[in-house]
Amino acid sequence: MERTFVMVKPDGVQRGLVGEILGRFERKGYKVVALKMLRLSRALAEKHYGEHRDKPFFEGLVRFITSGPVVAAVLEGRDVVTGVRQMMGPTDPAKAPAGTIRGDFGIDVGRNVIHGSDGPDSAAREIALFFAPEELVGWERTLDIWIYE
Ligand code: ABT
Ligand code: MG
Repeated sequence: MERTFVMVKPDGVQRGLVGEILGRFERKGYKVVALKMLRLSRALAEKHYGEHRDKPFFEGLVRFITSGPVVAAVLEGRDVVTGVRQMMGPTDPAKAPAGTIRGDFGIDVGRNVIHGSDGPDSAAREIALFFAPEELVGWERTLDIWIYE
């Protein structure tokens, strides 16, 4: 089973979308194995968005992501990295189809309500960045026989 990192961004938390967003992943069949609310320090934000350090939007991005609390989670499931990205929709909500999270809840690229790892390597990196190993909870879900053949 694969794991991915997701984060409801400050805009999503402020707008009361935490339950709606996590609920979509739960209803899909993904299993929550870690969950917490936190406010990112500047250092953590710069690490998380390290790949964008030289981009013109970096400073605004760091200011936004540290502007309020976020809800971070680790989800587990078959092909969950790709599945979550599909459910989120493209980075720019203006290009995100209805039915995706960004398509349904966003308008502006700098307020796109959710983050999800873009590949298995970034998933591993981001999970380790946000969660200590003991915060990851392996648990058996009796429902799994109704989700996986
Ligand atoms: P994240 O989940 O936030 O990483 O978004 P995603 O992986 O879909 O998109 P990337 B390319 O990683 O964008 C990171 C954040 O930077 C913002 N951004 C991006 C801009 O503001 N302007 C741009 O031109 C681009 C390419 C959007 C993303 N998040 N926010 N908030
Ligand atoms: Mg990204």
